[in-house]
Amino acid sequence: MSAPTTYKIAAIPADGVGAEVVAAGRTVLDAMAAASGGTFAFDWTEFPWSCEYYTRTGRMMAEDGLDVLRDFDAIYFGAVGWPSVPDHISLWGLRLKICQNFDQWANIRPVHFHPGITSPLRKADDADLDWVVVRENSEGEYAGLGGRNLSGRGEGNEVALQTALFTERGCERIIRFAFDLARERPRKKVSSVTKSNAQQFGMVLWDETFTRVARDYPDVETESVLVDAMAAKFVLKPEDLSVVVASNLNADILSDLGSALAGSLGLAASANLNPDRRFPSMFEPVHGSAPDIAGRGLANPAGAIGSAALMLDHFGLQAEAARLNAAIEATAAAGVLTPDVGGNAKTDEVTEAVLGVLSE
Ligand code: GGG
Repeated sequence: MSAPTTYKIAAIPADGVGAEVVAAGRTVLDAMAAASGGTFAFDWTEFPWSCEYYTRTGRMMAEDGLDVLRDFDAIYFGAVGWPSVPDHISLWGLRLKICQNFDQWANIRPVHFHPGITSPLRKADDADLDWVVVRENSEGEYAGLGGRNLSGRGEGNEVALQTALFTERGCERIIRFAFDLARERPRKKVSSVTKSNAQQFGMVLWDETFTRVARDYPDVETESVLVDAMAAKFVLKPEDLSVVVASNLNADILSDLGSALAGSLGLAASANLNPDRRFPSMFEPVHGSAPDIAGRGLANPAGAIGSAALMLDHFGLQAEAARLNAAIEATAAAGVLTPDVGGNAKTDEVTEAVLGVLSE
């Protein structure tokens, strides 16, 4: 028998419930590898980078952290943020630092109904929810450009600038990514979201790029929607959406709205992809560190386990990814649910139930 393909994975649980859900995802992935008949295996290295690490060292990650991570096949991330450290320091010091330095320009956030989970939208049997939010993940409102204390006018009169960066290349690559994804889905439609009536430079460039790229995909339905109207459409006409592509901030907000409409942020998986594969991609649940429930075994592991499925897909293990997603669904359908989705199961019980379905 030939040696298994071994994927080197960097695990960064980071803060709060990150540790609990990353442990759940690792357990499931290791079980799948063990059952793969020697086809694939995972070689894990865990890094302690977090707000606690910041408190000890003054840094969110080791000085050579990016160099170390470069050699991994993927990064499996938990959640960043803790009340003792300002959020912009923890986010920029770890998660955004990795996304930007590894050119993970496409953030994929699938949103769909789960059987057995009540959604605020599930009023009618025909109301359907099956989208992928495609988030531009390298520039836009999160370009990190701007400054403070610009006026020199003294206390109480501070002026700050936060500049959004839109490059034609950045817009084009994420929009093409969205169109290519739409072609693989049952509903071949891309909805582009901006606020170009009010933001007349970068977002008009985005709109124009969308119109130009759309000409290369005549088989894909399109629409351009302002972000406020899209927020309403998420609630009022969910069945009319398939792939939603938006800038960094707009897609961040819309994907949280989408996950909440599906039942809970705890369900939402995501992949921060470097589609060129020059750097490792990073897989993480959409949710944050949830300090209110951290350490109590209450976190919903579905988002993290779903992110593990996205990682399998990234490695070309499509059948295993589909099997894992089906196991998450079957677990929900069987009523093994954490409190955020109306149940009373613990994180470990949901994980055990997923393992049980996988072993059937
Ligand atoms: N697992 C996702 C996470 O840790 N999110 C924390 C956060 O604040 N993220 C902001 C963002 O996604 O840009």
